Amino acid sequence: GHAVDFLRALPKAFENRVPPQCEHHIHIEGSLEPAMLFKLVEKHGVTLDPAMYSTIEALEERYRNFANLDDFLAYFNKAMDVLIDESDFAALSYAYLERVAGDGLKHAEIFFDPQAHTGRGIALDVVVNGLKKGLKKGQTAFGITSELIMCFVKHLPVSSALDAVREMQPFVESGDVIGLGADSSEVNNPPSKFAEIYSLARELSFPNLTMHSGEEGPADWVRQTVFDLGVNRVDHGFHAADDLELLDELARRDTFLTLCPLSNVRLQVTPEGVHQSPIPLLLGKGVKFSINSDDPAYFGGYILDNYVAVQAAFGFDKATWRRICQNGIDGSWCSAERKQELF
Ligand code: ES4
Ligand code: ZN
Repeated sequence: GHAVDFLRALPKAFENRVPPQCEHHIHIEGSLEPAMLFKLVEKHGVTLDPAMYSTIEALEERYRNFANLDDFLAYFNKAMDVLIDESDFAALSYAYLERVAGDGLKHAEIFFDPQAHTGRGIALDVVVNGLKKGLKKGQTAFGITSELIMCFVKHLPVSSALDAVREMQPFVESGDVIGLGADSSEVNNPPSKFAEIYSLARELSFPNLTMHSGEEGPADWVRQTVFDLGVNRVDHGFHAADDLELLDELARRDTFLTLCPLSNVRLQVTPEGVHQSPIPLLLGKGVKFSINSDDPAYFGGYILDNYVAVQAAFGFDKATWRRICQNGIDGSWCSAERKQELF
């Protein structure tokens, strides 16, 4: 309705650039649509738990009723079993770019969970080379630039994450992977537990560091992420908004939050709706952020759906949208030349 009309009218204010320009928080495994999942079940003849997977419709209904992050992660981690050969990973990353090309996206920074694949016997080469193939094909077809960021998973031992970081080093050296993040279960996993992993990534010259923090965990864990681990991009960072002094500090440090409004609704962070998001507070405090889809196949929308939901909730003016989009470009991990093109 009104919000999408407003956003469609924005290109004039943006000199024909349609927001969204950039996405910084998308798990490629979270773009695995039920239709592709069932197609790959057939292709590989794999068996999935029939209590979890019956029909596309039943699965989509289940995705509308996640109780919390861990309830979602059970589905997210199970569905991946259908990603087996290089062409599966290539099809997945290409399908994502094809879908967001229609939303006007120009640049994507994409997470993947290597441990989730190597842990079930898929070679790391198959994962990275497959994803890269799909992304290259998508760049040629749609002009969207993209980068890969590995995430270690917080639910496995630190020793497993250290191995995953070491194993990724050749792909970091080749430029195929540009950074380290951390995702999966946050309960009982304070950031301080992972200090050694970030130290190793620095030793191995990972160019960029981020971490999922403050999605379900408290403001103090966002504080640990930024102050103790020295990480200046925070994925979600939602609960930082519970601590006004912390927000002042994040603004002072130019810490960048990658917010995911529809994800927060589906995972009961903002159960009433996107209007419970702290976006207006962050704007008021001068904390920089971008708006992202997180796991679009699970949370009811891709990047533009998230923009539209934010506009429906808050009705921002053109100057505010311009500021949000410019901050998103500034906060991107792409070359200065590419940023110039995005402006
Ligand atoms: C995730 Cl929404 C979210 N939070 C933490 N870890 C994740 N992995 C995939 N999606
Ligand atoms: Zn995420």
